[in-house]
Amino acid sequence: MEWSTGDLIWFDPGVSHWLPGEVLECHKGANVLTVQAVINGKPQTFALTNGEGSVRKREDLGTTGVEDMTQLTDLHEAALLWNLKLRYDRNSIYTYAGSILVALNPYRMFDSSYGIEAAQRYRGKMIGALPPHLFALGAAAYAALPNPQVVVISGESGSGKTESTKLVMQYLAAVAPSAPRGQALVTEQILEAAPLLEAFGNAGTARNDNSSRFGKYLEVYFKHGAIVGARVTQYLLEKSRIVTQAPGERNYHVFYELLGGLSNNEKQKYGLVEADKYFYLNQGGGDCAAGHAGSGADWGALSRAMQVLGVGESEQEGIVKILASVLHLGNVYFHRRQLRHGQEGVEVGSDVEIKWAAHLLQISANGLQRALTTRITEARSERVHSPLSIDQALDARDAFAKALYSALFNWLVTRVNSIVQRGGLHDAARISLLDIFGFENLSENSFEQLCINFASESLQLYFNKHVFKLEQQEYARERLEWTNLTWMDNTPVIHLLGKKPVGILHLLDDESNFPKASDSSFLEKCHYNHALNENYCRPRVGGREFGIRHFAGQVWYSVDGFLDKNRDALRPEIVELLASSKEPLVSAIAKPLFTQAQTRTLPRGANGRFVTMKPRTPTVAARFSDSLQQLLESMSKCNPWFVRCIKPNNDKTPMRFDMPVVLEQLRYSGMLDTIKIRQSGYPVRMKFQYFVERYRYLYPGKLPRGVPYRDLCRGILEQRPINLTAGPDYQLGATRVFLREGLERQLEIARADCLRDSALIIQKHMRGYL
Ligand code: AOV
Ligand code: MG
Repeated sequence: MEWSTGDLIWFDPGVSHWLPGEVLECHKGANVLTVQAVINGKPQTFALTNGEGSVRKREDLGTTGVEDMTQLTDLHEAALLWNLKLRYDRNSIYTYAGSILVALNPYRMFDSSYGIEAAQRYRGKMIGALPPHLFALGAAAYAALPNPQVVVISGESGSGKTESTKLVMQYLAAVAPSAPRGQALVTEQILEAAPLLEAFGNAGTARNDNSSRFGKYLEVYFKHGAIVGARVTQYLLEKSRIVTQAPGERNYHVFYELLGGLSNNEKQKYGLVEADKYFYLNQGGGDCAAGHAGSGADWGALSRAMQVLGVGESEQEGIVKILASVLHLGNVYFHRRQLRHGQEGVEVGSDVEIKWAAHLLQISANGLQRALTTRITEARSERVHSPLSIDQALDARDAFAKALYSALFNWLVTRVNSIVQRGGLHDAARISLLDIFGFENLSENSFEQLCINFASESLQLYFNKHVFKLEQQEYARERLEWTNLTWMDNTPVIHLLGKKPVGILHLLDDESNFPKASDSSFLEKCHYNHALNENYCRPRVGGREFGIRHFAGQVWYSVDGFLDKNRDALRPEIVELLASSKEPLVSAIAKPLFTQAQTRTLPRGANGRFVTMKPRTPTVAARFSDSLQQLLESMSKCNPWFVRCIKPNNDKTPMRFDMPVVLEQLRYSGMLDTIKIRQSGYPVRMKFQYFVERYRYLYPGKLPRGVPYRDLCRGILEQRPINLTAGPDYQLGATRVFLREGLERQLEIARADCLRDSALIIQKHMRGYL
């Protein structure tokens, strides 16, 4: 490429991202360019060797950048990155890629941009009519009812998915007209469900002080535009966090809020002390303060939210008892004990905590102690208690605590649904909001991360399918002139993880149902089946891990504990103990646990003997894969709106745009290809007749009669100047007309102008008669 003085360029001076510069001089013979760039407000000069692909022409983005990245003429990642940076530096955190919204986390509240006034401003407006905003997507989804809509919010951990979900929900609540009498409360209840579920399902992690440790699919139902109900589906609450946390991380918020909110008297009633005294709360060494970034909720607010959701005082007390007993259980410890016949067993170190837990749960203290130190085996139809080792006893204690807490969480979700999911919703229109856990690559990754990242992969596949695959198939079917674009297809990784019969999650499932299997035998099977897969990595000799090349980066998973976590076995004696509780809430939450426990024990045959064949029962991974599948099926029936959340830096610092951090996310989310297809493709499509009826006002004079709709459509479109920079901005397909988003916007504006003008004319006319 020939350069001349004054040319605007992007160049990479070896900092792994592009800088905007200007050519000062070009030394043609020596093939060297002298360029200037302004870095931190100071002009700096660089001498570059031309021709290494590290210099390219730059379009001037001005000082404000563009609101919609499909308007960029020079499509290059440097332009995307700088456009986002220019806008972010001016507090514009939202930018479009066509109708896809890119949202950069500000790590700071902009109250004015989210109030009722802002919501009203976006009401009824098309995307693009006002500055980019989540509310604009909310408005577009709302306007597209009664066809089912889904807002799909993706991004890595801490990028802003949960906050965005709440904002869209708040928008819908603000603009939807009040529901008919008797239903007005439901909107408030749906809004209150968010902080309630966050208190029990979110926690402080290294990435995010308010990290969602469960996935959430919220379907909001509408009738005549008003919100009439909702349904929450939750996915895979992270159970390990209840009993153990990595350094710097915390347990679920609710524990800290509880201990910060109870008076000393109340604490005494439950035998509670300060948060730092509990093993289940102090392993992360992190802070034990009640509040947390993100919601600033406290026990009082939580208690009010529960009230709004119909959780009465006695149930709230039941909840406190369960939470307190989890904390007590965590402080139970064991000593080794010599038994007769040289056998070794355990005894509890001090029975104070056992007594408290049993008292709060209204179960037998002896029964609890026995359940934590012995195991029941059945021999010749007799129950025999055999002793546990110390490790087994600690496992039993943790399993008990996990079962209690997760059963409580499930009960809460069911409870919320019983309140917000009013009857008669089958014929209601719906907007669904998807907020799952974001992609994670921690210093140590386990089974939980594998599930979380499998969910992220599945969502990326859904995005690719909609934005690239279905789109181009449609062009082919409608016989448009089109050269196919390629994209980063992550199907191979989805297959590696989830395809039958040897996908890693299936191997895990098989091993979990095989009594003699171990984490090592699982790892060997993974190596054996996938060693040659280019997305699979083997560790160096002896390493107990495997690596996966995910769309968002390579992650090493350490296999220790995989099988146990996946089996999630619960001993029947523990469930029986809980079910025997005299505390109504405890026996209620125990009921669904029976299936989990019974499926893991051997059933008896008609003759009272054990049946030797073990029934294959769904493990955690199997259930999770199934529920993901159902989720994707439900979403595939909806018209999607995509929000891509981006994390601006890795330190949660407000308004700091770290270029390599953002660039990496732009790359792996496929943003450049997305913008290309949105720019040169035709994302908007309408049946000819619909188009003609909607835009007939733009045709000068009367529409001719007896002409096919396809020709009328062309007639109307030919009234408008055609944008030829990237090919025509519409094409007539076989059955429908295909438009670029920009053209649709122009047409809508022109239509609104025409309608306004004709309304004025009619008004004038009428006045003449009066
Ligand atoms: P996530 O949902 O994407 O992570 P969050 O929505 O919890 O991320 O956002 C993380 C934090 O960023 C929040 O607690 C806020 O402090 C801040 N934040 C995000 N969006 C905004 C916004 N629009 N305005 C102001 N602050 C914001 V995870 O759940 O970890 O994947 O599993
Ligand atoms: Mg979240």
